[in-house]
Amino acid sequence: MTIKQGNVYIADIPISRPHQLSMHTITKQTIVLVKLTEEDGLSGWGEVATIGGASYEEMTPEAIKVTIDHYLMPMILGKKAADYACIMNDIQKHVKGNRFAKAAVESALIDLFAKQKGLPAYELLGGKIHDSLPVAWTLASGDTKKDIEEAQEALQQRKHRIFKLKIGKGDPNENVRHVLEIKKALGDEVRVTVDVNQSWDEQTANQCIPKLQAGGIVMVEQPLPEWNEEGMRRLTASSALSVMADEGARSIHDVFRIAKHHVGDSLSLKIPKHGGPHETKKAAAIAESAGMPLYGGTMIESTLGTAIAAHVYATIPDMIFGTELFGPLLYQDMVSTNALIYENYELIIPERPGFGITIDEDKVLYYARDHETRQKG
Ligand code: MUC
Ligand code: MG
Repeated sequence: MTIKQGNVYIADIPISRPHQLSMHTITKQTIVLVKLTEEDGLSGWGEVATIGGASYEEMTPEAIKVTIDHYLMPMILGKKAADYACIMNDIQKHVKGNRFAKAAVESALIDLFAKQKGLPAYELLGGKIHDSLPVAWTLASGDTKKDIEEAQEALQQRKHRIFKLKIGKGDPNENVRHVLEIKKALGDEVRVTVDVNQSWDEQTANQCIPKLQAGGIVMVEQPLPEWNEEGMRRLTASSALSVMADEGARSIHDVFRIAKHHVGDSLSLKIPKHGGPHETKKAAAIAESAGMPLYGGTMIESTLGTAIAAHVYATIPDMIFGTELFGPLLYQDMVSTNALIYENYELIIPERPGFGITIDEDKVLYYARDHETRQKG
């Protein structure tokens, strides 16, 4: 049974409140969906998300679609999903970089093959170790009081007890005040981390990190620009809290360099950033070999992209910092007919074949950008 058709959709889906990062405030989240259909009509789906067009990541949603349509799809059509490892190996050899595009197609191939076999995708990724994963909520409303209310509600509902605060926008002293006020309001039982998304310089980081640490913050994610590896190395050496590499740690070669030179002492994994499920597992293995604690990161994907990450992370032994697979909880709508289950502060790993998500194609077409058959007015 060979793959006879490939479709790529860019969809903009409304979220429930503005999500403020240092470089961009999200009001609609953009995802790229890949559908691969074989001769018998069975299809596999993949998803990646980016944040803020070109402001977070070099690959824009538009570039991801063009790369898949023009360069990756010709290497997939006519092939069998069972040969997904050979297909991806070929793609690695002939297509440089473009990791988000590779992640989307590898996920769709695995979804298709796992559905053919009637197996959950984690069976093709090394086997499941965890039935559920702890999920952090990201506080990023841009308002201290609202963030505290949001966190208290999540605690009451037993949804989250780890909170990541997006900072780095505006006055750094104000950032520190905001974080410490939230941490104080939430108390000792609650773990609070921060993500600066590359927005500080080394001097600012040197001033702010000790104050955050003294206030009980346990980790700071990518405080410096990704190019400033020397600065990240010095901060890692001088900080008592964990300095996590995120944007700087994309390819497995980045992860190796960062681990070797201590450009951070923990690592945020993300399926699109590393270039797909298998590259993510390699990145995790490099970090594990260097004794670097792991975090199951997100690009704020919808149900499918989050399920893909959940299947991969479920096969990784230790995720000391938990995960931030909260994406679907921020969306106002779904492009799937089934939802992910969150209970007792954790996300349950979906058990149905493939990544366990059934795509609602009418919804995809409704939200798809510039699609011929788009049904919006
Ligand atoms: C990032 O840098 O980690 C994850 C959560 C969130 O709010 O933004 C992302 C990206
Ligand atoms: Mg980050």
